[in-house]
Amino acid sequence: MKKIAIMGAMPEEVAPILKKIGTYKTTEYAGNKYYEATYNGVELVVAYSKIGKVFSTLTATTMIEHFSCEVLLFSGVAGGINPELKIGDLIVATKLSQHDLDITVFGHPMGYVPEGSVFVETDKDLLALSKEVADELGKNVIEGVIATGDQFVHDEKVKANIVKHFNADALEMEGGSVAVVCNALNIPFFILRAISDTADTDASFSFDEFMESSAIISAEFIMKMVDKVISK
Ligand code: 4EH
Repeated sequence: MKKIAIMGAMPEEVAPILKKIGTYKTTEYAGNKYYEATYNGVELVVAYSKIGKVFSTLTATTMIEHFSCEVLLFSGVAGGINPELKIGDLIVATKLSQHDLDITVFGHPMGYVPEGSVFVETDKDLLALSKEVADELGKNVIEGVIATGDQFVHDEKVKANIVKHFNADALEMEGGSVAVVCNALNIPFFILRAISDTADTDASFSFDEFMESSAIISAEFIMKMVDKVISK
């Protein structure tokens, strides 16, 4: 069975996962803590990266290259764009982009750099597994585009721009970079987020109120995904 990486960005995003796992070994590496455990006979490595594309790139790479993880699941919260997404709703990324990657002055599309791609696609098998989990839980999970950038978005104009360029359903600050790492290293990955706010002027207040409860909703689904991956 493959060794599984479970990532979040903030401590609150991995706390419910650690609680469920119970006992684990903590290792410090490159300025982060990595929590190693055996869960239902499978090796897990859990970590929160700290916020943003750079820290999440470091953590995803470390989990794969240093801790030898062979599949990566991300759990956390996001700002909703698609009006169907209410606070606490789950979104699974079908593909991810970097909404703040801009060399458009040279004639390239937003989110594109030479030898890269605007979108990175999620592993199809993990998407299929998540459908099974959603059915079993009787949960409505939206599949869509997640846009990632190094800013907490709290502005309708910024949101509209992200929709214009990427047709994104939700936004956050880590998924797009984790996707780039996993794609480059040939590691199947899956990015799940529960909505904490709608990235508008009230976003910071909504985030403070709902991030913890939404992080729990996401973590519970991710642990069902872990059970599913193990049972296959
Ligand atoms: O890891 C960062 C967190 C916000 S920054 C990205 N996460 C939450 C997802 C997210 C998000 N990203 C961009 C939820 N809503 C978002 C939004 N825009 N509107 C943070 C939050 N609290 C303390 C410190 N930093």
